[in-house]
Amino acid sequence: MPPLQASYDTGRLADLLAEPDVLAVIGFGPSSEDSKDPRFLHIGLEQAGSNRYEVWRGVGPVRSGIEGNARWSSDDTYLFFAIEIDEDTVGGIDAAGELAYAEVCSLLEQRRFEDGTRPHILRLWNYMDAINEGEGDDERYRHFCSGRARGITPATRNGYSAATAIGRRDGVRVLQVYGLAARESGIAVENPRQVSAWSYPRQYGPVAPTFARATRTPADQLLVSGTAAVVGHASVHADDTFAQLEETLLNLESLLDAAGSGIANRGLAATLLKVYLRDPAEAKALEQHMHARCPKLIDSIILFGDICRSDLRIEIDGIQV
Ligand code: 3EB
Repeated sequence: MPPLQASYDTGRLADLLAEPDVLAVIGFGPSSEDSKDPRFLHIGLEQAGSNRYEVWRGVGPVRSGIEGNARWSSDDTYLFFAIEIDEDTVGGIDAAGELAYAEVCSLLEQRRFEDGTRPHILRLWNYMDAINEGEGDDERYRHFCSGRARGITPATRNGYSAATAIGRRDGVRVLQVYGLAARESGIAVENPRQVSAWSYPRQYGPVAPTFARATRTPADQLLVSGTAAVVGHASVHADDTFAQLEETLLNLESLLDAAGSGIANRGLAATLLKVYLRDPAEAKALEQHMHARCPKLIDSIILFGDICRSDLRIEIDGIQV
């Protein structure tokens, strides 16, 4: 299977979408251009520095469509999809999580590649407004976890895929879920330094988050979940962003090691990273730390957002290229 080509690109949105191999373009922040093309998704997270698009390229030609709350695009190997649910129309973030995941599952059950092959989910991203709002079990992230777990249908519940869940600060109460599927299934990878998220103890909420630490794709790319300074199940180095960064990088290296020697040998440097940072004032220092710690890193962007535990200040996800 050919690898998914992912990169951060500058340029005009219309020019990117005119390329025949482009499967998806993700734009960030208020300065992103907009498009009705089903391959485009706008995420309202502000980006540090100049605005770049995340671009996924497959092998053209690419088909695409819009059905209800969902849009999708696919070539012969990969399927991109995005689902947006207005919380107000369903009664809140819990119900939006349930509906979004019911729709993800139904899209995966119904869509076929051109030769009739079924898609297998590899990776999911979840973005919502004000993820930390609400006390204790009333936190919006915990309500999202409850709804998400209910929305996943039995047919799709055979192991979890890698995921990210991050809070926007745009005040737009729309849950955005997008993902990547492929014609062959991936393998879930867990991190020996971390308790699997689905086994988190009760203190983190009534329903544990349903995701794997990473997915190894059939093309031997590691799709890395949102990774933070969680050791065992506990958040560590509360209030120290750069100690959390170092712990997160240790977690990422441990995860790559656990994924097998091919992945580990290409290493973190070959992984396109998205760094989610709570405090925009720390962006410059973060860039310097990242450069000192990963001088050969292929590329990264910094997005300002809220991490799903209020004591976490930084989270990193990635696509090995
Ligand atoms: C953690 O390690 C950090 O709920 O889908 C990371 C990735 C986190 C995905 C999710 C949550 C999710 O628990 C939080």
